[in-house]
Amino acid sequence: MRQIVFVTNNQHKLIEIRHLAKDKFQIQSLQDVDFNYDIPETSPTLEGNALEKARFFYKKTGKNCFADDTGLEVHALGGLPGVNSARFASDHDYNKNMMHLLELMKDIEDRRARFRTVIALILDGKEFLFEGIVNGHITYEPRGQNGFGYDPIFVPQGDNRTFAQMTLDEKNLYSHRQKAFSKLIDFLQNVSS
Ligand code: ITT
Repeated sequence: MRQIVFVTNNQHKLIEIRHLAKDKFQIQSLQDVDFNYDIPETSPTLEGNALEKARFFYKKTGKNCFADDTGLEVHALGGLPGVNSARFASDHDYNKNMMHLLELMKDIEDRRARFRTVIALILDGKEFLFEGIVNGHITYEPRGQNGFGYDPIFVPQGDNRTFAQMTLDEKNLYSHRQKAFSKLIDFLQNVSS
């Protein structure tokens, strides 16, 4: 099995995953398979949402697929924005969401945070989950132009640059998505060998 559909409407995620998959797997987008539905995302957990997205696609097409749900979890805010990361201040407005978080945290000294990705895979009707976590901290101001979402305000442990100040290869050395996706790739390589 060398081909699989990534159920996402987020072009940044697609670029990251294709970069990681390189010549190992051909990652098909929703456009590639002509899938034009609104995909529901109604669960209170990352696991639930990742499964909901993958199941919705699988039920309509019967094609093997995976979906990613990701949240930024801030320690001092009890894990917020978490599963609501895309809609924290405004739906999919990266800048508004980021500035809202910085405003909430302006007097908070404990800047610890983590990104957590859950990938749900559906393979011949069977479901599997893979998790990736990167610990780090939130800056006081945005820095850098690369990446997307909260990348300009997140510094991973072991570095002093934000994800937005890194190339994609550098972000992938640390990232939550890379960790979850490596587990998925290992799994797929084992089942297809
Ligand atoms: P799909 O559901 O279509 O995959 P989405 O953008 O809605 O795309 P999520 O619900 O998983 O995806 O994403 C939640 C938000 O978390 C996303 O909109 C970004 O603001 C943020 N986010 C996710 N991954 C990120 C990353 O690698 N770096 C920075 N922010 C990220």
